[in-house]
Amino acid sequence: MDVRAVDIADLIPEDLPDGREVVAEGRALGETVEMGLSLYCEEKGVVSERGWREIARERSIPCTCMNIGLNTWSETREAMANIYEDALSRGIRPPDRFNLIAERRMGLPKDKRREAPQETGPCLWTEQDWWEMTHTVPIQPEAADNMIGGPGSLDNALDALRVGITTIGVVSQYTWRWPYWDDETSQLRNVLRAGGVLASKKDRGVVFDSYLEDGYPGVFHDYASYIGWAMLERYVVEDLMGAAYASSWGGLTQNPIVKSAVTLALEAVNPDRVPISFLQGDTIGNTRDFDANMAVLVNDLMYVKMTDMRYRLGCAPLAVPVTETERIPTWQEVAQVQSISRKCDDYVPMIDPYVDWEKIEAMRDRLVEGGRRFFRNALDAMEQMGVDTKDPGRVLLVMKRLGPETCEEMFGAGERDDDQIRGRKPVLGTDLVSQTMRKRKELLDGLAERGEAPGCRGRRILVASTDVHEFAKFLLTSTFDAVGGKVIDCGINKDPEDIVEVALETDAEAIVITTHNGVARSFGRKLMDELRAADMDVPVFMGGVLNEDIEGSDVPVDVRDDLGRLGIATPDSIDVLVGAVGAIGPH
Ligand code: B12
Repeated sequence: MDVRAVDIADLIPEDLPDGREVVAEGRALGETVEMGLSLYCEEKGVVSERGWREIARERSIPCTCMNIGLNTWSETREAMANIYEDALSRGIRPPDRFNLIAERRMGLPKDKRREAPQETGPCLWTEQDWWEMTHTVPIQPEAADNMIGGPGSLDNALDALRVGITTIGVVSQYTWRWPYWDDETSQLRNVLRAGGVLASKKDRGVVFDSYLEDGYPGVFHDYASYIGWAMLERYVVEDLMGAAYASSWGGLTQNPIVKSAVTLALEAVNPDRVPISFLQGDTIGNTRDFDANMAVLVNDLMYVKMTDMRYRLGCAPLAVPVTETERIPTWQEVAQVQSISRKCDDYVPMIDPYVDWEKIEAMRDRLVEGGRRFFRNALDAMEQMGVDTKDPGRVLLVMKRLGPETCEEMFGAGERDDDQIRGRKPVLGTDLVSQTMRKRKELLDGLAERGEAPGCRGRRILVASTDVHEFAKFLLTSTFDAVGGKVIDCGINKDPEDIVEVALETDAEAIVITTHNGVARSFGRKLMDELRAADMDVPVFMGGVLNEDIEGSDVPVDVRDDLGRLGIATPDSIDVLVGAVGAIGPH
């Protein structure tokens, strides 16, 4: 795409304030905040998590991380205490840190949280809840998912600092849309203010963390674009806002060698050596065979740990429970993989000397070169478009509104190649995209062989995702395309009302929903209510992760039967879905 074809007026709304001023407001507010001290920092004799990581990397002390987020905060708090005790009883060091996998409602301003739809994960409702985050056991929390990025960013940044949380994220989530929230300007204003608050505490070791895959890198085709994107985030956070920036990453990469190279490339573009907060374990090599997932876990951990120790990164590898394909893990499942993680530390010095690090470094160098090109291309293009690239708000908004496809097409480092989806040959193709493309080929080959689904030809099929997960949506749209359906791609992060509106406008003959966030039943119910209210009788299909939190269970439960009772079909696979859509009677 040509830069001149992009109209800057479409990207920047007239009412967008000067980002520098908004950051300054946040900074002034931050100066007034008194920071707390967590049990963990107290135990380690430091004032921030960053402080301890810098010591740990000098002394080669391995740190570990876990994700945790059960149905409610009280269940999560109990789980934390159990995990801590479990480690002591096994005679191992408890985890160093946890990311709170909070529910999406935490991304909204405080006064909007109660009325928004409940998904899976806990919310922190009171000051006491926040205080308990840092004072239940000496495990340092990161205020992670849904804390900064949404319209509730400022509230969360302040609450987190007050209780002694010093690593707060998630930068990349500023690209997300929250349910029923469409005021992008106020969302961005909140992110900038929160950034200013964190900037005011940079000298106290406070870090503004990103988890790259939560944002556009999660759907990039080229790892070099990951590096370029991290450079852009760092430019905005460090150079324009004045806060410290860390890029965590890793969940969507299966190949351990590639993971080491990308990690080293991220370190190479980290001039202040802010320790990478956590390296997420592989989540895409996992299958429904939980025993087999042990192999995924150990291979991933070994390379991440070797990279961390050899290059003194001071990061915290995050062991992913083997049940993760299915649902949010229980505390026992988290404790189990923490124990495996600590055991892996013993093997690092045995294996490390025999790994061909030169090859990994060569891969790193190619990625760094490509990442720098992406970064330069992006800033040059913005300047050509007339964007004030010294304004953090404008840079963030333009990147967001361009979207991942356009960003990669326009700024990507790879050579032009029309046969590639993004029009470029990746410097190093990303694992999840390759995996999805393989699945797509299998699906299409299977359908072609069976010559199935003539009934789909010409049908108007609406496909939408209720949340940020979009790989399944890609599979669904490309499959229906391939069998001759008229696909209406309704997009991601959709509310039921959005879907019904588009279904009405397009006179859709089938509605296909992919959903993952543990909201299947309430979303389905609302969707059916809205369809009835619009007097629309159209078959609805749902798939993905069909579960929901219910009272009395600390993890989400399967709700397929409930969906069936609501009149929503839940085919087992896309194959079966295609047959079912093909069999719909005449419109
Ligand atoms: C990739 C991923 C992400 C990426 C998404 C990147 C992107 N832009 O798409 C990122 C990192 C951003 C992410 C974020 C989150 N994620 Co996530 N994510 C995953 C992961 C690892 C893989 C999902 C995926 O894309 N797979 C590849 C695709 C092709 O396969 P699939 O989605 O499984 O779909 C297959 C089938 O399910 C089926 N299918 C899917 N849809 C449909 C629809 C129909 C009609 C049919 C018939 C079939 C069908 O066909 C597909 C092909 O076989 C899963 C865990 C896992 N290993 O599966 C967690 C997982 C889905 N995520 C989860 C969660 C909770 C989240 C968050 C809410 C966390 C948080 N609190 O912030 C956020 C989402 C926030 C938001 N704003 O929406 C949970 C859901 C838990 C639950 N419901 O019990 C999971 C299971 C991980 C876990 N165990 O905790 N995630």
